[in-house]
Amino acid sequence: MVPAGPARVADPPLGPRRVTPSGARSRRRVALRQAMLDSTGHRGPYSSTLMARVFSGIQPTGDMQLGNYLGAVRSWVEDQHVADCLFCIVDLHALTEEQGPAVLRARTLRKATELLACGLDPDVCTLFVQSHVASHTQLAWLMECTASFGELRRMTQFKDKSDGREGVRVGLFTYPCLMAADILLYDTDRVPVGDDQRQHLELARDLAVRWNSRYGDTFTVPEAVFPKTGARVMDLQDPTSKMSKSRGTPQGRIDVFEDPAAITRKVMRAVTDAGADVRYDPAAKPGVSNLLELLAVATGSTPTAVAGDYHQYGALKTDTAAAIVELLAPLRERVAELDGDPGFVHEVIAKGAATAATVAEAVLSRAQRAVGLLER
Ligand code: AQP
Repeated sequence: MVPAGPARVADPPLGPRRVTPSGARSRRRVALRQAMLDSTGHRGPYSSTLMARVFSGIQPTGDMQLGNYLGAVRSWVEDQHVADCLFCIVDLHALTEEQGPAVLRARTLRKATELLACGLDPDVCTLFVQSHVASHTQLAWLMECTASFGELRRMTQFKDKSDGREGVRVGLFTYPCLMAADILLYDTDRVPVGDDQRQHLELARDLAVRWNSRYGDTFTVPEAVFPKTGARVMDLQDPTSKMSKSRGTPQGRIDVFEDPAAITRKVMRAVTDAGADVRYDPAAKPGVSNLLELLAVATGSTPTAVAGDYHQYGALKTDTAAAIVELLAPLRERVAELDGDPGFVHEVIAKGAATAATVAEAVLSRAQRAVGLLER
């Protein structure tokens, strides 16, 4: 018999936002937000159909690479205009491996700068740093007491990153619980992520379902959303491994804010496959298929469609490099402007933390009551 859970508490509102004079889209979205708030300022009963809650995060473990952008951040920029979005720089996740204090601090601020340069608009979404909202670690413990050892042991990212080492940090083993907490704290409907996060999202869903059946309806069960193209961008030098901020070689990775000449050089030197034919076949031709995916996503096409235009690797590489450079050019311009204004970036994340904390604290206390922790 499942014990009856507490009555589900309505979400607190996300705070009012500044609307820029030029932000017509922002104004429409704020109006939509107002329409979905009930008279007490809480999300109304139709909130999930009117405006879904979206949450996702990125680690400050290095410069943003093309896979982060195409697999996740690009969707965030679109989502912020149609959903109620919170995006988080997950600095606590970064501690699962040694970063160095000064490096971590600098990279955390840099990640916020990069995300704003990619197009996140603090007028319409909430951008914050995970460690600034204490509820994340508090709910993480409750998630650790919900997940099983066997479940965490099956996580392929742990197997890959730990590589069987005894000295690996316990946090690397348990961080999927922190990630589940990150998501569940915001009654998240959708989590836009790259394909490498599929298993962690499944765990978050399993934990929400298990908790709800044990303690009553407490958490929204989130849905993972993956882009149709670019969900797993592969390393240019090792197209059987995913492109990564901190793994692989610099030659295999395209940094989003890297200069165009370097991007072109890397694409031109990308590893291709045996045989000269250009076709989309990730299993048999991983190198060429990766380039086709990149070209397709940068030009708004599909890998199979663009493959039809090429008979030689050289031309495919030239066009892929040019398309990526063009796609990233406006981001490079914006990051240069934002680099000159760290005060603004600090202000954005401070406001973001305040907004996020309001939502997170309410959900955390709902969970604490549900599991039987005595109220203060
Ligand atoms: N190669 C990729 N292709 C598509 N999406 C990707 N993502 C990461 N790599 C690719 C997506 O980017 C978002 C942020 O990732 P993260 O910072 O949380 O950590 P990660 O998945 O471990 O990415 P990295 O770049 O490889 O970081 P490190 O080097 O620190 O491990 C996520 O949505 C992820 O799916």
